[in-house]
Amino acid sequence: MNKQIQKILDNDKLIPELRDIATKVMDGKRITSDEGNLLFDKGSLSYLGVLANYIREKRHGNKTYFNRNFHIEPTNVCLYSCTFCSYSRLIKKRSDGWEYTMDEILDLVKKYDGEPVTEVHIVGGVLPQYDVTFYKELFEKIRAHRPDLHIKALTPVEYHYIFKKEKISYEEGMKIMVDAGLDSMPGGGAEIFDEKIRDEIAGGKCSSDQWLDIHRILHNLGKRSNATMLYGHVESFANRIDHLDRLRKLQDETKGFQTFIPLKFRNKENEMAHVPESNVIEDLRNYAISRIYLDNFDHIKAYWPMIGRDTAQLSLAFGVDDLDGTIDDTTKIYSMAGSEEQTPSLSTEELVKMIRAVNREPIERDTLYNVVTDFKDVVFEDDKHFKGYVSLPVVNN
Ligand code: V47
Ligand code: SF4
Repeated sequence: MNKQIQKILDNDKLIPELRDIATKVMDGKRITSDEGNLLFDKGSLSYLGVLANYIREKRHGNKTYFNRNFHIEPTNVCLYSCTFCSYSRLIKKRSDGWEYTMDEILDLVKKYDGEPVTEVHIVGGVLPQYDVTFYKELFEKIRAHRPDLHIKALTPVEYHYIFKKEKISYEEGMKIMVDAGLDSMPGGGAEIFDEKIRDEIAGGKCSSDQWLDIHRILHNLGKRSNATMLYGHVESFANRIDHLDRLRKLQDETKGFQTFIPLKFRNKENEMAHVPESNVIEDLRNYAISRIYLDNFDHIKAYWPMIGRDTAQLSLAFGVDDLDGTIDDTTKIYSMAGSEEQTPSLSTEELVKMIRAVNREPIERDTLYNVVTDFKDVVFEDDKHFKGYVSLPVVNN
């Protein structure tokens, strides 16, 4: 019996429903959506942290994953007008934004020649010139230039738009992309699946069912993808559980998702500047509930450029086992939306130290979670935190 969960069960002030959930988690049983809602309503940070950390350590021990990646955002102008997004406002003064050509994008890829990066993450605004022909050629050219680089690119938002324009089915379209070199799909564009809220904040772009459908099709082609949830704006806790539930159902069907990434709504430079941001307690509760609810997802990721380094470190005790990557100052969407990290970039050494500082074990992974480097025996000269690992309260003690 895990000692910390035992303490929860010994607390006679705990309401019976929360006691039942703790028992289920300990027994590796799935919680229901009503129980998920109860966690949001009644679960204290410490209660949720104990349960989420139990699951995290049962799956991964102290291991904490990151990768060496860079982002390419082909454009920061977008013809959609999601109210939470700092990119959408630029369509009105398009000349203030950027619209990279094929060659400019390839030059960005070539900047990393000889660097030990394993992944390029490509996602940006939606514009007509970026169509099936453009992306097919782009993937082919990246693949030819650097066959070892994993291409994680575009979301159902772009795919839905470009396939519709081309008048081809999702199946045909995704096959063209995979044949051209697409390796996996990032988790963006999910926002919140509740149709009413989605329409309010992200009207006009692919629907929730279409988002899920495109992931299903990619999974059926043998490829993996991630999933996100944009939270902390105008959605309710029940909307979040509904979102997690739709993901859990698709994952039962395909097993194609690798990682779930909660994305905290940031309120600068967008139409929702009047909506206050969630606080750190709410962010940590949300990570923990995601870890507890998504029992069929291997990984929960904290995207550090969005939430900042301190919260990212804290999240490692609330269910998170992945911190994304080094990023190398190549994404603008969050700095534009007001995240703590104005020029997001961390060297591998900095990421390793950040993970060790909270007594977790850094593992560099590739996109598919194969181990690239286990930093167990790598000592950096000035790593004041690293004195060998102190064992944490691990599972079953
Ligand atoms: O879909 C836009 C979000 C997403 C804001 O799969 C905002 O590994 C907060 O999905 N506040 C795109 N969020 C980014 C994304 C992602 C990021 C990192 C890793 C992976 C992965 C995926 O960014 C959009 C939208 O939900 N977003 N504006 C904002 N103001
Ligand atoms: Fe465009 Fe994506 Fe921003 Fe919506 S979230 S405006 S689709 S870039």
